[in-house]
Amino acid sequence: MAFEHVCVIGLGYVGLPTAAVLASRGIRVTGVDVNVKTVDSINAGKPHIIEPDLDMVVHGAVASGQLTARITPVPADAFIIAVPTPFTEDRKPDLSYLEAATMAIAPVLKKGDLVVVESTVPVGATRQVGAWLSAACSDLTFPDPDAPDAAHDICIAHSPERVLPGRVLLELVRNDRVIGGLGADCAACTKSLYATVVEGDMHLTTAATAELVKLSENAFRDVNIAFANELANVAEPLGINVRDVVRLANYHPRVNILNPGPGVGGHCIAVDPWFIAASAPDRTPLIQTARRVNDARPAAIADQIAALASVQGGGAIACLGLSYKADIDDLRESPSIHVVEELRKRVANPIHVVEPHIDALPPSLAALDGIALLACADALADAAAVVLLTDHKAFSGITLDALSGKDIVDTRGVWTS
Ligand code: SAJ
Repeated sequence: MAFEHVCVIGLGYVGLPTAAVLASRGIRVTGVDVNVKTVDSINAGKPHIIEPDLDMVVHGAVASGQLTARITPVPADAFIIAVPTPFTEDRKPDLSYLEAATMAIAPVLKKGDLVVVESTVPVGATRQVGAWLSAACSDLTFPDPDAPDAAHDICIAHSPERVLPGRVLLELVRNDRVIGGLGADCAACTKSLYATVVEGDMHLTTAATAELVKLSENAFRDVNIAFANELANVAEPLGINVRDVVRLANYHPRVNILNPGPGVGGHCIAVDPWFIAASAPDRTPLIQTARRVNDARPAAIADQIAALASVQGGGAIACLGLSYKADIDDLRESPSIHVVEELRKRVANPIHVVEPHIDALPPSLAALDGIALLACADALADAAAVVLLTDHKAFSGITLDALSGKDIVDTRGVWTS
């Protein structure tokens, strides 16, 4: 099937790179986002997010006229939905953005179109997209996963994104994809769209299986990191360097423990395991415990900092890095922010935060007393204790010599591995 015009709904960390790369392959792409500033910035050829090489690809796609952005969908051959799927306060999936995106495309859908859900979703959500569309478009027929061979006017599939922030453009092209269809032909139809971009293998299955595959990938990583963090909780009071333990254990050919750290952040690994738990609350003790172990790490790190002699003596604390991992500007669910919040609960010392990717403290820290955002040199100059929270390249020039005389807590193993 030939796709001449694709509409990408949601121009965030996944949608914008996807739209720009499709456009760079000669497909006409309309990017849709509810945020007017985002739309204006993209139409000016400037991405609103920091991701290696994205500015170049977006600029080229907009300049060539292949990519335009707007706030409402237009008729197209295929619609890719890449909107956030956060969780509610009681850790249940919040599908309101997915529903709004689905309802936004309903008025422009026509026979022969393809609808792809790229957002990470709980099991059953792609079927729900079909049900929402079916209720909204009485003149069209939609695939039924209980009768996958039945005829339908619209194809619907789940093709979960797997890209790692910081390597998005590379992984978008190179990674294998798992594509799950609601009807028998939906996955193959979706594969033909992604074939314009993806060099990895594409594995076809049902929508529900693809949904659980994606959630399993992130839950697997979360459980492995929780194991590493639990080892850190054991090793640190024993005076053992946990990174030595992990490094040496990983010489075993069948052991591959991930790295302990200040906790797990971001909008994916810290959230998606709860989607599995929400589907089976009584059958997921491991997944739920892993989440709790990782969520408890910021408080454990804050305890370590509060116990330092220099901190008990009232000295200033420099906290380096707020984003959830290195060299990106994403603060969502960041454990580094939680460490600072927890620290403020324990001690009254001045806290000097350094984060090169922002120019103002996030609201949860701005609301607290005695926390300031400083340039790195200024924060280090009068710090009695230095805490490395996010291992940005910008901090790689700081040597142990430069920190001599100061207490150090290195949550990422940069100075102390
Ligand atoms: N982290 C550790 N120790 C480690 C690895 C990571 O503490 O050994 C922490 C990071 O510092 C960060 C968090 O875990 O706070 C998550 O970072 P990440 O790099 O593991 O993953 P994400 O959330 O940036 O991206 C993940 C990826 N999933 C997997 O690797 C299975 C990515 O491929 C997905 O596309 C993405 O989630 C997503 O959007 O679902």
